[in-house]
Amino acid sequence: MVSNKMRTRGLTATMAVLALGLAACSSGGGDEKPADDNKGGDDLISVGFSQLGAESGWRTANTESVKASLTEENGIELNFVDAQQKQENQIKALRDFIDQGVDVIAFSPVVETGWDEVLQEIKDADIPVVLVDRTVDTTVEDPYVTWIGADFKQEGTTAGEWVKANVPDAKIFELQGTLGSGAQVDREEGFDAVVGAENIVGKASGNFTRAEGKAAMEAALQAYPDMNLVFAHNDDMGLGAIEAITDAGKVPGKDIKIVTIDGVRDGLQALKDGKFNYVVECNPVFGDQIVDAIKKVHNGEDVPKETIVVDKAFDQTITQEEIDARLY
Ligand code: GZL
Repeated sequence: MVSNKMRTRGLTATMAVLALGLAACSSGGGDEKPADDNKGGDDLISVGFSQLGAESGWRTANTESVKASLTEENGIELNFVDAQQKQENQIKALRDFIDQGVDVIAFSPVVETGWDEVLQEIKDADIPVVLVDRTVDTTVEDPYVTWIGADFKQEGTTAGEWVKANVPDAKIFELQGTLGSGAQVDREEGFDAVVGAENIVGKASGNFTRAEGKAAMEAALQAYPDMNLVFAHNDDMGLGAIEAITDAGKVPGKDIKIVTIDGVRDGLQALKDGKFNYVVECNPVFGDQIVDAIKKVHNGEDVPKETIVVDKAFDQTITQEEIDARLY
């Protein structure tokens, strides 16, 4: 089986990172209009966008960025469909886009596998795909023209390096995102390789949501009484863990340290308040880059196979001014 598992390697991706990073940093990740903005009218590019859900603060910010950028003013006619984190809903939306004869399909796959049939149908319909955020693992040859998102494995590595340097006696519970999603698979791979499996007392999925993160943490507190650190694959599950730790009569950020990924406002506030200990950013505000990619793909121009959205990381020295200045 020839897998098209997305991997971020090579100079091309690096060069794309630098270009994109400068753009994102200079605009603060904002949604400025793309340089070659379109004048609208009947030459709009019709785009079917299948968003995986509304499960977290990150996803809300990502959807806001997509809707702020994929506008008629920017030359896009957007058909946006939310799948409530169900793959069958995404597959139905993708098939509807084929029936509608859209010019371009963009989607963020809730999990990596299970897309072979519909990706082949899209290919047979000769509709180009711009992959957004999450990654796919498929047997279909050349299933998408370009992918824009974060380097999830690096995010896990960055989180692991902080733990190794700052909590050498860590007994870690790993609160994982949606099992089988590219973000969960790659963050786990990057983190575990750094901290060492022998320092991980247990793992469970909180499906990237606050409520399921709290429930998984409540069970973990019973199962792993010697745990002293939680690595949560996103802020929302980390915020749920705070509730569970507090309900158990322990102090989050002290009795049990918390390391998370995303960098949404609520997460950074928890960091400043001492309840989180380290937060690796995963910037969701890249709608303008998606528009640029769609236009280039539609016009048959060259685009890099991968464009990495540049991330930062934050510790408890973060200031209120920094938090207040952020876009999400
Ligand atoms: C990461 C994104 C993840 C976020 C979660 O790019 O796919 O999904 O980390 C979200 O908050 O649910």
